[in-house]
Amino acid sequence: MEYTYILTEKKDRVGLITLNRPKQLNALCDGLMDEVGAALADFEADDGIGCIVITGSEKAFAAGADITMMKDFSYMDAYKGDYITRNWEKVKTCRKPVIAAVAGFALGGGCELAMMCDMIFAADTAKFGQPEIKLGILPGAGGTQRLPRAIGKAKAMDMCLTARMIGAEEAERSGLVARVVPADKLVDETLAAAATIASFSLPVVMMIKECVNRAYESSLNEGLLFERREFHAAFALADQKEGMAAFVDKRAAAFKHE
Ligand code: CO8
Repeated sequence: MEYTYILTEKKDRVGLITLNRPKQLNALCDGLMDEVGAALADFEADDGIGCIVITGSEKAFAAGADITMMKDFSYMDAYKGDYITRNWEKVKTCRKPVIAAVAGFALGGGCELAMMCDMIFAADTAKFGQPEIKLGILPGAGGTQRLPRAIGKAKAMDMCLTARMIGAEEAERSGLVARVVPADKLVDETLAAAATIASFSLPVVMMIKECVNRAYESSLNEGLLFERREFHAAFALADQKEGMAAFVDKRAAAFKHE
C-alpha cells in the first residue's frame, strides 16, 4: 500500500513503520496517525510478522501533534472531531509487540506515541518532553497518565509543569527507556531485538505482552491470577512441546507459532 506520511517495510518477521514528514519534524496529523493505524492493522493481520518497530528520523521521532492544524480549533472541533487521538488506540490495542526506536525529539504527542509502544529504544541523541504547557494546553494523549507510571510522579510533574526535556541517559535511568544505543545503530539494534522477539512463539509473545500490560491495569492479585491462567494455557501450544523438546534434545527450537 502507498502511504503519504509513513514508509513501511517488512524485514523477515519484523514490520518497520517509519514516520516520514521530515519538514514538520514528523508532527502528528490525522493523516499520519490514520496511516500508522492502517499499517499496524496490516502487520497485525500478517501471520508472517511477529514484532513491529515504529521509528522517525535522525532529528525527530515526532515533535508532537501538528500545532498548525490545532491552533484554531474550537472546543467542539477538538471534542467532536476527536482529532489525532482517534487512531491512537490502534497503537495500544495492537496485540503484537510494538517497539519505538527514538532518535532526536520525542515531544508532546511524540513522547506519548513512544510511550504507547511496549518499549522504547533510544538513540543517545533522543530528547523526551511534554512541552504542551508552553502552548497553553496540556498533554492529551496519555502524557499525564503514562509518564507518572513510567518514571514516577516527581519527574512526570517536572516534565509536564516546566516543559523540561530529558535526554536519553536520564530517560533510561528513570525507567522510560529500555535501552540507549549510539544514534547510528538505533534502527539496526532495534530491528535485531525485534527479530529476536519475532523468532519466539507468537502466541507466547502475545500472552507475555497481555500479562505485562495487566500489571498496569489491575491489582497484583488479579494480575497474578491472569498470568497463572496464561501460563497454564501455554501448555496447549505445540510451541511449548517443541520448545521443551528442543531443550532436552540440545537443539534450537523451531517454533511454528501455534
Ligand atoms: N507542529 C507543527 N509543525 C512543527 C511542529 C509541530 N509540533 N514541530 C516542529 N514543526 C515545524 C516547524 O514549524 C518548522 O517548520 P518551518 O520550517 O515551516 O518553519 C519545522 O518543523 C522545523 O522546526 P524548527 O525550525 O522549530 O526546528 P528547531 O530545530 O529549531 O526546533 C523543536 C525543534 C524544538 C522540536 C521545535 O520545532 C519545537 O519546539 N516544536 C514544537 C514542539 C511542541 O510543542 N510539541 C507539542 C505539540 S502539542 C501536542 O503534541 C499535544 C498532543 C496531544 C494529542 C491530542 C490532541 C487532541
